[in-house]
Amino acid sequence: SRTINLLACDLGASNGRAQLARFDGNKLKLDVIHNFTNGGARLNGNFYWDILALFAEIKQGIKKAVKVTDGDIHSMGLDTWGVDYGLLDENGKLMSLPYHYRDSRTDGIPAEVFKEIGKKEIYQETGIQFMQINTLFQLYAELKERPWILNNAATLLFMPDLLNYLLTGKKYNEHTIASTSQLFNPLKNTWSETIFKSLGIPVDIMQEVIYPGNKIGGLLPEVKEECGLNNDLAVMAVGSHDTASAVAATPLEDENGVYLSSGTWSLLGMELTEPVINENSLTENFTNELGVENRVRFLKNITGLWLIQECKRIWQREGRDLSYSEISRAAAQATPFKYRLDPDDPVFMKPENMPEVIKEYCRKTKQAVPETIGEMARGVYESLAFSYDKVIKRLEKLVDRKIKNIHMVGGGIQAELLCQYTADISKRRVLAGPVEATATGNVLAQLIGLGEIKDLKEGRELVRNSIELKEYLPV
Ligand code: ADP
Ligand code: LRH
Repeated sequence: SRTINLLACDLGASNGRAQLARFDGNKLKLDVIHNFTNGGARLNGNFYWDILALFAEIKQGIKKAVKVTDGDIHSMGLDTWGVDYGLLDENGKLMSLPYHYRDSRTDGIPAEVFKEIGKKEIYQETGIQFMQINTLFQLYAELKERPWILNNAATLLFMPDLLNYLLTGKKYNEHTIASTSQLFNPLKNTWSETIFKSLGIPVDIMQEVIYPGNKIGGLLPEVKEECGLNNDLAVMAVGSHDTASAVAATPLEDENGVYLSSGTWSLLGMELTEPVINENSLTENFTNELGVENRVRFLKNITGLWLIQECKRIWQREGRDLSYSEISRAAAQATPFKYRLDPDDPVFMKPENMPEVIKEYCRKTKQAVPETIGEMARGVYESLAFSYDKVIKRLEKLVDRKIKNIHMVGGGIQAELLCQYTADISKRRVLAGPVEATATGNVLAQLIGLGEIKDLKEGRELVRNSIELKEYLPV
């Protein structure tokens, strides 16, 4: 039977990849054809995304895909991390560099916002967990700091929307990425007028919402030319929030399974059909983000391998240049349970020097201080596993279900130690895979849109059929 080629561009906060997917009607195979590091850019005391570099890398990915397929690509889709955005003026020009969600401008902003509109009301309107990184708080900070930008903006595009716009000239807000902003009402399925009004943010900067599986547009002539493409290439809306795509490709078996998407963040939760917005979910700060096929991603953000990424960056600067697999090997050989940290303690959000901050945290909490790379990394992996266990127990109460299986996906599952600790500490079965869940989910939305597969259920069967899951049992 015929094989079709699709391209998935998946941009995470730490790295990005362009993947070529081949679908033969039976199996799906993905190959990384281009990868690059991400991480943000410091400039003038602020922290931004290097949008020019990211756009160049995406074009590089398309170029390579054109080369290996001889231009025979059915469609492409793009996803990125959540909450960040760019603003366009009335001429469609980018007004400033998109900020990195870890920029300090949102420090102290949530408290100011709560004076304008209550926490409870925001939660009832959006069902989104409170984190200072949310678009809501970023926009409020923007309004206070640089009102002339927002007051002259015509269009807000979230990161994947913005990159799709640069590729196609078409302006949309994709549904899954819109939902995580804390500006969208999942019950009414539209922007929360209440929130925009209360904060004085103009709601008309928001665009028409587009759903995964629909065509955004064709590549602009200049982009095609740069990528060496002669024919047209359709850019499709996918679950353009990376977590939405990751969940879409998680081969969940039944109602007793949770997903744990492991990358810069750990996203742990369940797929539901209706939002859970009540006193308890607010107290536990669980989020109701929207997913592919209108599912609800009822989950919690846990600070994830950001902790390891930042240690690695500092160790490298100090001349100890270890790879991720070397770090996890060193951890495996280190003394267990030397120290434990709360990954979500604010001190870990954007420290200058992560290893120093971890040591300081241990001193403050009267614990042994990790001395070696292995000890420090091991403590991080163990702490993450303890956090997962805690969140699973809360989730069980919130949805009144017994959770048996943990489906781990994403780059982090290459740290086998983390998967094993998660099984051991939670005393539950871990099924790991796919590593490339996000790119896979991106491709699934394209396949559904193209009519090549029927729905998400069929998509997950395809995933099960195409890759081997790795099982970790608690010891
Ligand atoms: P994001 O999309 O958030 O940028 P990824 O899902 O690509 O992140 O996951 C990246 C993380 O996966 C790294 O920070 C690292 O901790 C972990 N990782 C990647 N490769 C390996 C490896 N070979 N061994 C252990 N961990 C790894
Ligand atoms: C994971 C992720 C997560 C968001 C965060 C900003 O990559 O998209 O779902 O909360 O980045």
